Amino acid sequence: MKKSAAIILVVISLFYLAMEAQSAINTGYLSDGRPSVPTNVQASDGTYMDKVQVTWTASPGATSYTIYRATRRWGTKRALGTTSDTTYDDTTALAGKIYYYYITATNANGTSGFSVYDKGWWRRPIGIGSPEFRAIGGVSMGAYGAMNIGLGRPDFFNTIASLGGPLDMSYLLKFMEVDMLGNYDNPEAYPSRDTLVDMLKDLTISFGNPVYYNTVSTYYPPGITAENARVSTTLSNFFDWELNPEGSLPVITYEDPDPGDWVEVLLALDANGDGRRNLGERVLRQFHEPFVDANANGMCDSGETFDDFGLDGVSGTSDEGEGDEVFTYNPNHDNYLAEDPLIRAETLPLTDLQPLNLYIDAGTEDEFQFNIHAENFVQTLLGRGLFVRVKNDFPENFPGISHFDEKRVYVRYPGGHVGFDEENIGLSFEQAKQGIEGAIVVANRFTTLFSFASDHFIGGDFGTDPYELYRYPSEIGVAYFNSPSLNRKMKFGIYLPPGYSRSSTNYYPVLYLLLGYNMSVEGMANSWIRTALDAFILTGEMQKMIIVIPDGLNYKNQSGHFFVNQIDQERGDKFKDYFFDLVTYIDTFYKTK
Ligand SMILES: [Ca+2]
Ligand SMILES: [Ca+2]
Ligand SMILES: [Ca+2]
Ligand SMILES: [Ca+2]
Repeated sequence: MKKSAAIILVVISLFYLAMEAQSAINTGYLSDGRPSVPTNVQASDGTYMDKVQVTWTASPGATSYTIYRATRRWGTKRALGTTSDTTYDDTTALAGKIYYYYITATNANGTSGFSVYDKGWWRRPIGIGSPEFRAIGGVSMGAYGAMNIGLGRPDFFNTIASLGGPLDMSYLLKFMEVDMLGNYDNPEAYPSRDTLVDMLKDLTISFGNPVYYNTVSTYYPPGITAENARVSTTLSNFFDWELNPEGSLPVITYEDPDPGDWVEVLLALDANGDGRRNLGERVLRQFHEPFVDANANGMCDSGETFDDFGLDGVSGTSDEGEGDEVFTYNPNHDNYLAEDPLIRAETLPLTDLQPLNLYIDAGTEDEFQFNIHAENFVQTLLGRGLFVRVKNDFPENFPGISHFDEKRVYVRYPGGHVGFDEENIGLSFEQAKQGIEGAIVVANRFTTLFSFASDHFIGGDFGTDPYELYRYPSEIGVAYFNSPSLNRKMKFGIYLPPGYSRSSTNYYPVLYLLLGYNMSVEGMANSWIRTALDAFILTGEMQKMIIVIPDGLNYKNQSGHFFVNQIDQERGDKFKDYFFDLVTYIDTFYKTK
C-alpha cells in the first residue's frame, strides 16, 4: 500500500471511530421515542469452543435487540437473530475466524442505530479427547475422587484406578463414628487425632456434618453458630441417650489439642463441669437412632432392632426422626450416599459398568481401614457377575513393573496406608532406587497404576530413543488455567511425553491423576517423576501419554476437597465442576487422543 493511501485510510477510520464514539455516549430515549443505542458490547475472544457469546448493556425502554455480524470491520452487517435478553450465543461462526458484532435496540417507536462493534471468535480444541483414551486414577482422597467421578461419568472415562481410598461411604461413616470418635483419646500416633479431626472438618464441608443434624447449618452442631463456635460455650438440656440421658450435664465446644485449635464441628460432654474438655471426656455421637447391633459390624442392618427415639436417642424430646416408625439416621448422610462409589457400582447399569477397566489397590493393614472399603467394593463387582482378578502383593517390584491383562484387578499389598504422609511421590521414586522399603511400595503402587492405564489404552505410541529424548524431550511442571466454575485461576501439574513437540499431529491418551491429603502438585510434577516416566517409555513398559495432576486443595482452607461440589459453599466450592473444567481445558490446549 502506498503511504498516501494508508494516510487516507487512517483518516477515514478516525472519522468512523468519532461517529461511533458520538453514538456511544447517547443515553436514555432518543427524541423520537426510539431506544438508545446499546452500549458495552462484548463478544467473547476464544473463551468458548463452540460459540461466540455476545453481551451488552440494556437500553432503557428497549423491548428487543437485534444482533448483527460482519466479517470485516466495514463489511456488510448480517442480522443473526433477535432477543429480548442482553446475551446472544452465535453458534454459526467459523472456528478461529474473527467477526465484528453490532447490536441495535428496538421498541414500539422504532429501532436505534448500530452500537459500537466488538470483535469475537471461538477456538477449535487442539485435542480430540475421546473417552476411550481418557483414564482417571488417584490415591487416598484422590482414589475416592477418581472412582466417584469415574463411575459417575462412565461415558467419559475408559479406565479408573483407585489406590487405597474410601470407596464405601457407609463404611466411612461407621469408621468415623465407631473407630475414630468412639476411641477419641487413643494414644496411637498414626493417623493422629489432629489428622482425623481435619479430615472430619473437610468431610463436613464437602458433605455436611455426619455427627449431628442441625436444621440451620450443615457445618456446626446444633446450638452452635459462627458467633459461639470458637469460644467456650456451654449448652444445657442437650440430650444424648448414651452420655446425657437426663440432659443434666453440660455439653461444650472445645479446643483440641492446642489452645486456639477449636474443633468447631464436634461437641464434648463436660463431665466434671469445668468448661474444658479433659482427657477421657467423651465426644457426643448422634449419627443415628440407637440400635441393637446383632452382628456386631457397627452398622444397623435390616432386621436389627432400633429405638425410634430420634437422633438423640432419648424418648420424649421430639427431635429429628422420633416416633416416625423408621430407623432414622442423620439426614446429612444422604449427601455422602449421593457421592458413594460403592452405591454407584451397585446401581450403574451393567452395560455401563462392564466396559470400564477398574484397578484397585489397598494395604492389608490400612490404618483408615480402606482395605475393607476395597474388599466391599470388589464384592459388589463380583455380586454383579463381573470377574475381578485379586492378587496378593505386586507381581513385580520397582524398578520392575507389574502388568495385568484383566479388565478388573484388585491388588492387596501387605502394609499400611503408605503414601498418605508421603508428600512428595517423586522423592519416593528416588528413595525406591536406593532400596528403601516403604518407598518401593509407593513406587510399586504408582507404576502399576501407570502401566494399568497404559496397557488398557488400545494401540499406542511405544518407545523412544536417545535422539528423541535429547531433541524433543518430555516436559513436566506446574501450569495454571482459569476455571469458569470456580471463577478463579487454578494450578495443575502436567507431563508431556518425549516427542510431544515433534509434530503437530501426534495425539496421546491422558491420565488424570488425583492426589491425596498432604500431597502437592509440586510433589508429583517434578523431575524425579519425569525421569521415571521417561525410563518407562524408553524401555517400552508404558506407552507415551499425557499425565495431568489436578490440585486437590480447597483454596479457601488449604485442605482436601474430595473432588466434589461441596455442600458448604461458604467454606468450600464446586470442585467436581472444576475437575471437568480442567478436562475441557486440557482437550482444548493439548493434543489429547
Ligand atoms: Ca471438663
Ligand atoms: Ca449390624
Ligand atoms: Ca428424642
Ligand atoms: Ca425414627
